[in-house]
Order: sequence, then structure tokens, then C-alpha cells
Amino acid sequence: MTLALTTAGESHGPALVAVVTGLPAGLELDRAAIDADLARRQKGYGRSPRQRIETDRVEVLAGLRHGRTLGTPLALVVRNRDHENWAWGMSPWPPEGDPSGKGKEPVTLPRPGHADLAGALKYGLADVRDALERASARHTAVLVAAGAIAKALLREIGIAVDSEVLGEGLERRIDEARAERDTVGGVVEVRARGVPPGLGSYATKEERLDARLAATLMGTQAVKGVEIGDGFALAETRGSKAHDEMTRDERGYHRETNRAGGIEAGVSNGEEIVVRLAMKPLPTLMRPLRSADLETGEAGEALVERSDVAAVEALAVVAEACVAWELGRAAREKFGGDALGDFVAAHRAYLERIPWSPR
Ligand code: EPS
Repeated sequence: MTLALTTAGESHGPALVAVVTGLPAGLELDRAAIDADLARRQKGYGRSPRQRIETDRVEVLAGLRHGRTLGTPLALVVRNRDHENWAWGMSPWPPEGDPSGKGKEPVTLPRPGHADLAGALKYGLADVRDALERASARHTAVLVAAGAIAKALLREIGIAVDSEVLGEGLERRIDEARAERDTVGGVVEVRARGVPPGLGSYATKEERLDARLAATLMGTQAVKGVEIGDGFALAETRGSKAHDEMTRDERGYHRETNRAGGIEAGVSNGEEIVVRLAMKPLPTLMRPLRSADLETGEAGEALVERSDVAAVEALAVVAEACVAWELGRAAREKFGGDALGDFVAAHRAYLERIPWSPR
């Protein structure tokens, strides 16, 4: 038994969609809680004016009855309100009538740092828009909706996931970058509390929890680095100072330090899971970088579009959702169950067997 997620949707198309499979029956979903995470993702300093157009809300088309999961595929939709401004340009079917609105003209000057060039070459596209629309981080809205559902599942077994942006002076950095028509990135940290030892497995790379977290986070737009626990700093540390000594009391095993970030050998060890990720500055610049035209080959300046100066606070919400999703998936693998009660009971029985309890 595992969770699976399939998504579709373009940034200025009609909607973003997701199909979630592998949820137990009987999980209560709170629409307001999902929408609250969608709203958190839209906020943050330095976001594009696009966020004044969108008010993201989840719609459920299948798999839910009276707020409880049926144990069947759950179909989610988040509409793109901006689509009405792109109705001709992003029409799924051949558009009718004269060209109007946005997206009429083909984009032929690829932006360094975006999917534009690689996408156009790979798929044989004459209009870069056919690549950038799906590559856009707009897609993360529906990942946040799926993550909010994973958080509801994890809450049933006492696991909580949260996130923050690390570092000082983000607003000042954003103001300075905006004034110079530039963009910034940043570092995000995600923590998960209450994760029991034993999620993930050292048996294969595919099962290793650290590898899975790294993959889901690296798979998120603009992420260029991921570390678990002390990560890169461990390379400079002696073994005697790099590992987390164990103690055991009436509540079971515990560590005073957590340099491993809660994962050893690809398996959660009962300490807090700590993951950090580095986001590159966004590639759509108001003072564009050098490029060359796909059609004519002539030198030019890359596409300039409305964009965010920074989206690092949004990335924190997305990363939190991705970590929750992956932990939810690992928990489904370990505890199984068709009914929510089976899942919760398997978790309880496991905690009765092992010398560990949440702190
Ligand atoms: C994005 C470009 C901008 C962002 C977008 C991601 O879109 P637009 O060109 O419509 O202003 O606003 O992010 C979102 C719409 C969102 O909801 O996060 C990109 O190129 O990745």
C-alpha cells in the first residue's frame, strides 16, 4: 500500500489537476485547512502581481463523500483564474476567432535558467511557451493541496511538518533586488516531528527516505541543493563529532544531538527530520540576460514577463508539502490499512513493540 500522485496543468491553462491514490477510507479532510495552505503559498514578500489575480481554492471531483475519503482515487482541481486573460493563447483546442488576450505571439528568446531552451530543443517546439507553461512553478499549487492531505493523514499518527525561511533580511534583499530589476533566492528548512524510527529502508536506493526527500525537493522548481541534517558541514567534521550518541530511558532511545537530521542509512531514527534546500534566484529578469533567437539565431535579450522578485517563502510552503507527501507515502508503506482505523492501529501496535516514544 502506497500513496501515488499524478498531476497535470499549465500555468495559464484552465486548471491544475491532481489524482491522489492510496489514501485509506475514512480520513476526514478539512477544506479550510487545504485552502489555508494554498493561501500561505500565495503569500510572501516579492511575489508577482499574478497573485492578485489568483485566489487558489481546492475543488474535489471524486474520492470524497461528506468530507471523508472513500479509499478510492481522490481527484483535485485548482483553477487558474488568470486563464480568462489567456483564453485564446492557452486554449486547449484550436482557438476560434481572432487572436486576443495574452499568449498570442510566439516566444522565441529563451531565458537562461528556465526550461525554455532545453524544452524547446527536446520537444521540437517553435514557441517556448509550450515548454515554460508546464515548467512554471504555478504547478506547485496542486502539490500543496496534495501535501495538505498528506498532513491530515500524518496528523492521525502524531506527525507534524513545518517550514521556515532561513537567514536574515529577506525583505531588504528583495527590495534591493527589485530596485535593480533583479531577483533573489534563499534557503528553506523543513522539520517533521513525531516521525517514528523505521520509515524508509536501507534495502534499496528507491526506498531510502533521505533519497526520496532529496528527489522530491530537487524535483521542485528552482531548487539547486538539498541537505539532510548537518549535510555538507559533516564533510568537515571528525566522526567523533559527526554522529549522534544514544541514550535510553523509560521512554526509549533518544539523542542529545541531531546532526543526522533524523535519518540514518535511509531510515528515520526517531529524531526530528531536518531538511534544508537552496533556491536559485528566479530566472525571469526585468533586466534580461543575453540569449539568441530560436528562429533567426540572432542575438537578443531573453523574454521579459511579469514575474516574482522572490518566491522563497512560497517555496517553504511547497517544500513542507513535498516532505509531508513523502512521509505520508512512507507511512502508508509501513502501516498500510484500507480503513483509517487499520492504519492508526498498526502505528499504535508498532510503537508498543519498539523502545521509542515521541518527545
Ligand atoms: C512563474 C512565473 C509567474 C509566477 C508563477 C511562476 O507567473 P506569471 O507569469 O503568470 O506572473 O507568478 O507562479 C504562480 C503563478 C504561482 O501561483 O506560484 C514561473 O515562470 O515559474
